Amino acid sequence: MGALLKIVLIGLTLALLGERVMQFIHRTKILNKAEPIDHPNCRLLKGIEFGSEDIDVLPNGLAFISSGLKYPSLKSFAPDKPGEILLLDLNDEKLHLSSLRISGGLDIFSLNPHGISTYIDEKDDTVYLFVVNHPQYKTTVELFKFVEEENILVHLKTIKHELLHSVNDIVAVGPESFYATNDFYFHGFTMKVVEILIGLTWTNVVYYSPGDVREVASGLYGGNGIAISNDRKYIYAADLTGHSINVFKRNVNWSLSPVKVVDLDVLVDNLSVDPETGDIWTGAHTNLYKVFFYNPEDLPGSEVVRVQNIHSDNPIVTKVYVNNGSVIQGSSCASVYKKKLIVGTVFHKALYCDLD
Ligand SMILES: *[C@@H]1O[C@H](CO)[C@@H](O)[C@H](O)[C@H]1NC(C)=O
Ligand SMILES: *[C@@H]1O[C@H](CO)[C@@H](O)[C@H](O)[C@H]1NC(C)=O
Ligand SMILES: CC(=O)N[C@H]1CO[C@H](CO)[C@@H](O)[C@@H]1O
Repeated sequence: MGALLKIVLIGLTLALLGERVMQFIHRTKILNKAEPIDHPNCRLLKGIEFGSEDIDVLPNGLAFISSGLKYPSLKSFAPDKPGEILLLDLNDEKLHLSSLRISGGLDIFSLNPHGISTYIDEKDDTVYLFVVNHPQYKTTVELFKFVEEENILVHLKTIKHELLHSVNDIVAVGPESFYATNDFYFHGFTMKVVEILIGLTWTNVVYYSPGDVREVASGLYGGNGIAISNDRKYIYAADLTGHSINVFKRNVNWSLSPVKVVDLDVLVDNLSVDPETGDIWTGAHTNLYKVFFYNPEDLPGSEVVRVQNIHSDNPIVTKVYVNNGSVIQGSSCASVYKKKLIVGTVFHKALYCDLD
């Protein structure tokens, strides 16, 4: 009896482990390869070599780009260079890039920027830039005011909160308030791997304003990019290892009600909404293993996916561009401005395409 029980228990444990390993392979797509899809009018942006993790485009075509993210186990081509915020004018044919000067006392050597988001105050047209920062791999959110005439970011304050413990991306909804996704529950690298391995759905979306901070959505495998619809009624949150976009309705009290989950079958990173059409664009990964364990002989690929009519019964999901890493590696975002597409990456270059 004892022996039989042991055999049954060992069998069950092996079955469970096997199932978890299959889940892990499925979630991280570690065996996945990319079938290339080319786009005729694309070129690399000159001056971006160390990442362009997130891009946020203002209505006037000025794009902020966060560059130089460093994270344990992530590749960096400039490990000793502090991160920076770049500015690109999408109306300028020459696509000239500049690095924004930062004033106001933030230690620029500690800048390790991840997701960014802008908010324009309708009262006085002030442009606020929110930057998820990882000084010493911790999480803060830095709030800046953009002074266009001087090409400068004035640091206003550093936001920290226990609910904002491992923030990936934010979307600003007021001059001091935002929604943020936490991408992991655990902090140490080993526990993060365990978290993916056992398929925990412990990551979430948090609403922050100075007097009110709370979790407004939970149950994501790996919360990642977050964006707001053009009518500001819906919040879209990417689930990286869930391969999906979660659609939420935004309530008046800022809580979120789940509407639906749209499966994209790719590792969805950041999201952006086309200001003209409302289409959702995302930079996605082909294979998570290749992003985290960089091998120059076997490069991480890049995928750009467009979702049309997400609120209809049949959203249209299209892969617009897929590259095996020979041109661009580890794409993390895709933004559209007047039929121009910019694709950003976690630690590599940035691509610019004419969609016409
Ligand atoms: C916010 O509003 C929603 C929808 O009206 C409601 O279900 C929820 O209980 C409210 N939450 C809070 C914290 O007031
Ligand atoms: C990647 O794609 C390029 C261009 O399509 C091709 O020349 C190259 O052989 C591919 N590399 C791998 C490793 O598949
Ligand atoms: C290019 C891109 O997708 N950028 C978005 C990433 O997420 C932040 C927060 O939602 C947006 O503000 C960016 O536009």
